[in-house]
Amino acid sequence: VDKSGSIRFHNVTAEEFVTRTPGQLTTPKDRLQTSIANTLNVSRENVDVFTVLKRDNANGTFLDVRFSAHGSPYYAPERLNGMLGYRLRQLEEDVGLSVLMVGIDECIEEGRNCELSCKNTLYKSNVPIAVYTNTSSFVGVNAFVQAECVCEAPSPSLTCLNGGFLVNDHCSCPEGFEGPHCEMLGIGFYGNGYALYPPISPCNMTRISVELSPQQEDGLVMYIGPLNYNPRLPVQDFLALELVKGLPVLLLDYGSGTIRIEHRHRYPQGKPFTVEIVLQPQTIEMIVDNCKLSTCMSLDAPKGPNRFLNVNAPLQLGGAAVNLDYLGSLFNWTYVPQDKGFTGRLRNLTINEKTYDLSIPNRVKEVDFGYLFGPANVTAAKCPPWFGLDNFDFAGVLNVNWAEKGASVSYDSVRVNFSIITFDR
Ligand SMILES: [Ca+2]
Repeated sequence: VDKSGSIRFHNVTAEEFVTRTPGQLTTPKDRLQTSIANTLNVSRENVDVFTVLKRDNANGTFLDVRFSAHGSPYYAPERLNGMLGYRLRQLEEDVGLSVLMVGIDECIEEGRNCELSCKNTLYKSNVPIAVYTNTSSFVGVNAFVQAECVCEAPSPSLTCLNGGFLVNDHCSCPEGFEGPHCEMLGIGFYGNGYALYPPISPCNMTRISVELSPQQEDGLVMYIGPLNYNPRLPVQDFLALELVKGLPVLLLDYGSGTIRIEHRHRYPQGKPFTVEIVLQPQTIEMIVDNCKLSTCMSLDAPKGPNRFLNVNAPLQLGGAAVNLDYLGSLFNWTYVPQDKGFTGRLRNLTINEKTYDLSIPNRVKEVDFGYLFGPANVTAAKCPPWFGLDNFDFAGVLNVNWAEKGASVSYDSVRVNFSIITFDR
């Protein structure tokens, strides 16, 4: 259940969901299972739909469905939801039902469940849920998400990632993993790629910080916003950080209009600089290099009555995996982020004190991890050019010592391309 994805359907009962659709040989549940299997490129037997639960809230009655899928390890929830959310239309067509959201998010509508900070918490009951009809029955796990009006806090326990281990209250990490918990801190982009990471929750105050070493003057650094337009849930919130003629520009929409904050101060070429974004209900700040002078601090107030960034989609670095011009026209954004990706390196992304581990994106295109690893003493083992993602634990692969500085890896949702990588497991 902890590694489950979730979908909220609209206009369907639990009974209809597990019963054969009139005129068809299959139930919506069967078709969902097949659709998930096709999207993830796994066999149908590896997909388990284990919760079918009717939910009532102020907006109406919905059907919440939870599922898991596995290749060799189980897929992380962000990955399941991200990949299905990306192909929402296909999913709706396959199942024959309309979807309210992929990745059930009780915090997406500002002020609905919480006045200020909001966090989704998953509850599980030991009592199973059952759906009976004349022709079928379904017994599953009773699990549901509820909004908790607090800010998502980093886990207090000190866990070392990526093969690191604990020594006297701090992590001893393998080479290339420099974060406090052995996070991989950097990632490189060539201007046409992106890397997707888990979403962020709305907080009373959100502080985002990232270090940039650009190699070109223009490009989208970060996009936190919708993957697609859903007329049943028209939440237009987004944040975009971009470089325009070498200057950082922040676009932000809390849900009632886009603001654009632009820095006018030019930075010495070729030197890394840090951009810090502080989101609060009444103010939005962008600070460069922690400098307190008015030339490197920009401040604005949000447009309209909305006060929070509500996004139920992955955080995207280095570029966007979606067509922003198209989304911008549907959502009526006043300013639309550029479609050109970032060229250069990003380092040390932190959001509300949490350091992001950039080594495990949910989905990437044309990125460069290898640049960040020093030359390693390894006996190289060559991989075949294409691997099915099922064949190995991807996080494990990234823990290898890279044989060459400058080696890069790119993969899309189902395939890994190791054609220019050599590694040793
Ligand atoms: Ca909002």
